[in-house]
Amino acid sequence: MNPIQLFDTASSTYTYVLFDTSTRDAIIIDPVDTQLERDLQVLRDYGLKLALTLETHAHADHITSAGMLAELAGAKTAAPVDCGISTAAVQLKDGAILSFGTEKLRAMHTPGHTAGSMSFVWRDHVFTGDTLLINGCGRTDFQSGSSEAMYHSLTQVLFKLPDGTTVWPGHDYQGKTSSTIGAEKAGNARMAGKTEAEFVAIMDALHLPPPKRIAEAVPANLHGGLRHDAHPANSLQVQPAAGYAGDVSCALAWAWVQHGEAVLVDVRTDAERAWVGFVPDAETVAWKQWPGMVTNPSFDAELLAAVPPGKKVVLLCRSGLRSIAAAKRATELGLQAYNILDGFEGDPDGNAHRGHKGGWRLSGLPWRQS
Ligand SMILES: N[C@@H](CCC(=O)N[C@@H](CS)C(=O)NCC(=O)O)C(=O)O
Ligand SMILES: [Fe+2]
Repeated sequence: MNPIQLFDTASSTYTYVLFDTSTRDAIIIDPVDTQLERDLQVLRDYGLKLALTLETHAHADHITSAGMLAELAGAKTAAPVDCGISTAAVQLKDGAILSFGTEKLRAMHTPGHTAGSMSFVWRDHVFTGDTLLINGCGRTDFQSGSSEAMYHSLTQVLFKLPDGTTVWPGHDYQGKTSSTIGAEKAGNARMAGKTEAEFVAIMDALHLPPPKRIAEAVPANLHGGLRHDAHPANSLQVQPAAGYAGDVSCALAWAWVQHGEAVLVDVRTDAERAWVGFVPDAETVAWKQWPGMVTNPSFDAELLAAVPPGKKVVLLCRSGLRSIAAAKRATELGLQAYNILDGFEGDPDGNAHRGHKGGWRLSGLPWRQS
């Protein structure tokens, strides 16, 4: 059985979907953000449950959809441990085995294109990312690349696989789709029959222009494709604030909650939550229960009960004002407290300093209508 091979023409990237034909559990390798709808449709068409998203490396030329697939399809994200992809739930070491249904896939550390790059072996197939390309190989001139490491990964790791193994590359720029280990060992113009020194000289002489999107792609891919370089309301950096630990975007707050670093506390009133919508996995500690009330007299006790020692607290209200007051109070109580910019609904006036995106409800993050 072959994997499903999908192509992104803008970046010449191949994405692969593999699945267990009986349980329908699937893995997707190197998904591309702009192809999210296509990939979700493929999963629906084949009746698949996405168990895992998998990266061969932190890409420099396109942005992954791993973070979005985790949200929308319930997948766990996996990435090579040495790629610095901090949001990946599974950090893969050399030799790691990933299961989907009864199928198994093995991770092989194949540095060279980047120091953390991996290839994945499944049955008699190998997904080589940007290590081995068809009649080529990934460039080694940026992002911790190394021609010496590449030569070793090609000749001592990938070329030790059986000759009949099908090679599925991370890119092809000439329309080729697959090859075999035997064919590449015999005929790949970059390294077949070449010494390490000859290979290094070929790589040194390539002088390729940098990928056009490298400046935005790499930082985003280190966070599963969630953008850090946009408006503060979408940023994955903490914004400094006075009187509490900082302001954070909905996306950063949710990433912390998913990774168990922070507790999400919704400080809206019971009536607002019931009327407008609930946030799954949020603790509820109202700052006020009705407009006339100055503060909820049991706020301190309820908050301290909701946040275990050592965890951050991220506070959410409707528009991002009460959560600032609550974050200041939480700080006085000794907690590491952050305000979620834009709140649940966003700033109704769209003031630039308070974000522009419309808050949690419109952020694409999970919420439930009453
Ligand atoms: N023109 C492409 C650059 C593509 C590129 O540099 N691709 C990398 C993989 S991320 C590579 O290793 N290319 C090998 C080659 O072109 O020989 C872009 O701007 O995105
Ligand atoms: Fe790459």
